[in-house]
Amino acid sequence: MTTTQPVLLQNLNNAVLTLSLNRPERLNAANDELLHALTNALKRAEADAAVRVVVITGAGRGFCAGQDLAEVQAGGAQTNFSEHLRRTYIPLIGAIRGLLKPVITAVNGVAAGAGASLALSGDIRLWSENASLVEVFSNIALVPDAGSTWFLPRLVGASRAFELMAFAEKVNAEMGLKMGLCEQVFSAETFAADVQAYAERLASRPLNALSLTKQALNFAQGNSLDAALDFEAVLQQRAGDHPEHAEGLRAFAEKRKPEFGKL
Ligand code: LHQ
Repeated sequence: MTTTQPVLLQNLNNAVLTLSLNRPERLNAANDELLHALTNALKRAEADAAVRVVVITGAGRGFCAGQDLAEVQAGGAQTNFSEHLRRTYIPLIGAIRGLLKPVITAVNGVAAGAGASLALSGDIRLWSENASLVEVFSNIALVPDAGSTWFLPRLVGASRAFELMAFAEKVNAEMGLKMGLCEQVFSAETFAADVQAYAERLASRPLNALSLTKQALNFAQGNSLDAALDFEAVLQQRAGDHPEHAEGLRAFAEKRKPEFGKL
């Protein structure tokens, strides 16, 4: 598809970098250009000290409808799915989970297929009341990819995950909140402002400590309690050695709010 609009919009506001998927006429279905732009923007965000929180959202009425099927069809039988996943979605999900800053997925509308995986991959998931999630893969006789088989059963259990995947059942915002697929649901009218306010509140928290917390949670998912306890001890030393900790202690003694944003 040719377009004069960038496929990814980027906006930095009060330490919050918002990355908006911008193919609204296809519900932000992902093509190579979009996936690479998003992965590269996340890598740049890692190195940019002005960024404390990243928000991933969608332009228009959709969040992300997964892989652009028009492009898959254009590829015909020649499309190598494994190679495609290794080149695009796997680095993207790795960049989100590995980013040493909090990532919020702000799900403004439908999240389908690999778009559902993207919606689930955030550290915090905020949904609009218009959001929905559908593990749509079985409708086209494919396997959930881009991390859905890892994220979803951890949130809802393996049987419920299988049921959602087998029937491609659409989960609306009310159900999503009950099932733990998102942390908050905001009104559709005020969604962008509510997400920005939430993200700014998160950006005021101690970034080094949150970064270490993300690493600890990532590690704990795949390791024993003994290993997690030991990793916590390693990370606690790094947190304690950071100026944020001294500021937290000072603020406590002085009975004021800590100012982590300046460190
Ligand atoms: C789309 C898409 C789309 C293109 C809506 N592509 N145009 C797979 C293969 C290979 C390697 C790597 O990984 C993957 C992973 C995957 O993600 S597989 C799953 C791919 N995604 C889907 O199968 C979702 C297909 N879309 C839908 O089921 C529906 O569109 C949903 C449920 C997302 C939304 O339904 P509605 O709200 O009723 O919207 P709509 O169907 O009317 O769509 C609006 C437009 O967006 C429409 O275009 P048009 O020109 O008719 O207005 C759709 O064709 C287009 N669109 N998804 N994935």
